[in-house]
Amino acid sequence: MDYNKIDIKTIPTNEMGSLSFFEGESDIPFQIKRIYFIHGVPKGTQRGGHAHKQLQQILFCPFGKIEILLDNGKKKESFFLDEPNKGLIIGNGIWREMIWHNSNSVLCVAASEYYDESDYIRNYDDFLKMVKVGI
Ligand code: T46
Repeated sequence: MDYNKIDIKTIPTNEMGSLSFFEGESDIPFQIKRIYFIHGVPKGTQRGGHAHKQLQQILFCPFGKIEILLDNGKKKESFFLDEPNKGLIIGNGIWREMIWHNSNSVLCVAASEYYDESDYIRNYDDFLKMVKVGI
């Protein structure tokens, strides 16, 4: 499955806190064209339920605990984003769902492309059909 877990570089913690960062085309394998973040979400909420034809993204959670379920049509895996320095890079062609385990957890995303609704596959049966022929 096309994903990669990374430790986001973090300037060592001290009494003044920590600073974490990553750079496009070096720490992550694509140029960043868009940043978005999802916030104000109640505990137990499930979002996502789609795949992307081209988009690559890195997901990270600077505050809270969010479960990320990935599915390439053949295999399913799940990860917790529950530390500010954990990042999950997701390639194209992977169905994802996100579950908020703590209220107000913040999901941040840096994406390889501008927003384009035509890049989404929002129907699971269509996704499985596309996996068979190659997304
Ligand atoms: C993804 C997961 C992790 C925009 O207008 N611009 C944007 O950049 C985005 C990301 C969304 N939107 C609109 C599209 C919908 O009308 O915002 C609305 C909510 O989007 P959606 O239901 O797709 O949100 P999630 O949380 O299910 O999925 C989002 C991303 O859309 C998706 O690419 O991988 O976060």
